[in-house]
Amino acid sequence: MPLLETPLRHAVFSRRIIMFGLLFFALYCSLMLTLTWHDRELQHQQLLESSSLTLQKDLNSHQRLLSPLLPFTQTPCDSIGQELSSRAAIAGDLRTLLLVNNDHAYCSSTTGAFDLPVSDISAQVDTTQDSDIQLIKGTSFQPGKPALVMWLKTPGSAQSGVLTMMDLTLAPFQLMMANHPEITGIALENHGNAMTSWQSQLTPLNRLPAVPLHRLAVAGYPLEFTLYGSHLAARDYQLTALGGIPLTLMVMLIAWLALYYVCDPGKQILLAIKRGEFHVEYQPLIASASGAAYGVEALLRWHHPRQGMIPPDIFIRVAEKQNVIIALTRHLFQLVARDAKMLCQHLPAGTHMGLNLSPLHLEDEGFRQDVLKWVATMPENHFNYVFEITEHIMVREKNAEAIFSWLRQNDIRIAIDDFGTGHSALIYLEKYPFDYLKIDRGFIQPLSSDTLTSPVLDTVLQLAHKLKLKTVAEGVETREQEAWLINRGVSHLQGYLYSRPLKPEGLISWFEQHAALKIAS
Ligand code: G
Ligand code: G
Ligand code: MN
Repeated sequence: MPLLETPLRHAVFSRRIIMFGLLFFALYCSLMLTLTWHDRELQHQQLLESSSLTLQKDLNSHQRLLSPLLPFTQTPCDSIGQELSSRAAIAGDLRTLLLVNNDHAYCSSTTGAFDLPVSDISAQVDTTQDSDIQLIKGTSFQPGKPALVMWLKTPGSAQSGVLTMMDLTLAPFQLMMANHPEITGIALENHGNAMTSWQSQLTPLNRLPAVPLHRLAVAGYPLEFTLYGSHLAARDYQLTALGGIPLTLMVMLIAWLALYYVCDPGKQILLAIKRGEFHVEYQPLIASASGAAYGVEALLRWHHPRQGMIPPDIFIRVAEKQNVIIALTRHLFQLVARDAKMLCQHLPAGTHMGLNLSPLHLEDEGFRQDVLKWVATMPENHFNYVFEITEHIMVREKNAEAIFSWLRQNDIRIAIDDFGTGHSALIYLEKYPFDYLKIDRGFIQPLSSDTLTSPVLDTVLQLAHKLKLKTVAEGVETREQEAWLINRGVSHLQGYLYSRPLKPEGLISWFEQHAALKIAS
């Protein structure tokens, strides 16, 4: 996107930056949410693990507390009742501790001696097993409050052992999950029922939500913890968006600055200089009197890697506007000096070397220094230098006279370029000392075999003649134009009729061919 004008640049930038910002925001959010998702997954697993471990430890300690009672399942209630009550008191969360003999509970920590089949207390407990755990709807004292029944069988007996009913609440586990709004519920499942954090009654398993987040068994017990909810909470979405907005704005600003820097036309020209995208082509000039090659005009060319050739009138205008014309002209000096090393071996000594200079450079303080440096890098005493300067310089620069004199003192001739296209102030023609008047091709091109008249050009040439100025006609393309111009006393000619601007190698062979032609004719 080279050399876009400012308003267009802003429009293109804004669109690209907004697209970029939206893309960045979407990427940022999906990345952050994915990371949070994985984080939560891990946290949920850890929560379940620690819940399960806590319950497991709790149940283990109950087992340890109850096991010493197992040898006493034949002992009459009178003698063991006291021990039963004190053990129940130590455990704290035990509702009742019962001794069972032959599938009949006969001694209770709360009511002492009695007799009831175990199936009346909890239909599901299987007293033939070594141990069993069942969730029950409630106990006789607290019928509406679910409890956990634990059965431990006396080894070697048929259906004798210890049965205990303990309080069970999910509150401690809910507390552990208090920081996780994305967890909507926790359940503890056992056989066909579940205790849930959202209902005070037991819930049959088939009435639980279909898809749990995670589940984990309590090792060693027929119990399983289940988590419900989602991986991400509304808060996660809000925080991600809130973090993403300022970050996106910052990234957009950086991108805008970077794009502005890269697409700044002035910077692009400087970058093109650095990357060596400029080269110089040379267009030969002919002396009218002899028809011999007289000199060349150096013309800067920019070959952009993506955009191809960029016309010099565009990049010169931009370079002047963006204040990089001086850097560009210094680069031109370097390129010409580099080419001159080879050219001087093939082009005759005294060949005129014309360079186009911008008035902005002439006005610059470092101009003289730049010129002296350039001359020092050129082959010694080989070329006659001509600086082509547009007529604007005479109008705008108060010191034009001083600049012109200094140039001439340093053996540099001055040509007024594109004469007749700018603000021609004829008064300056007399006032300032210069050597050539380059007549713009706009005057030459209308001359055709049909209309070989041009009163304005006639007058200009007469004026130049009277002022004893040498004249160069630019853009000569036909023999008729050539004949007409020579007839009017134009001293030098330049145009496609003789040659297009050429690269150094082409210029050398053109000079060789032209010299041979001259000798032949
Ligand atoms: O041949 P061309 O299309 O390059 O010329 C277009 C215009 O660009 C001409 O007016 C010519 O003077 C100008 N130009 C070409 N090279 C340079 C240069 O090196 N410096 C300046 N200031 N103008 C140049
Ligand atoms: O303005 P200045 O004289 O620096 O510009 C020279 C310009 O004229 C260059 O762009 C060069 O390519 C172009 N030019 C040179 N000879 C001819 C020609 O015979 N016909 C046309 N159309 N352009 C020419
Ligand atoms: Mn020129």
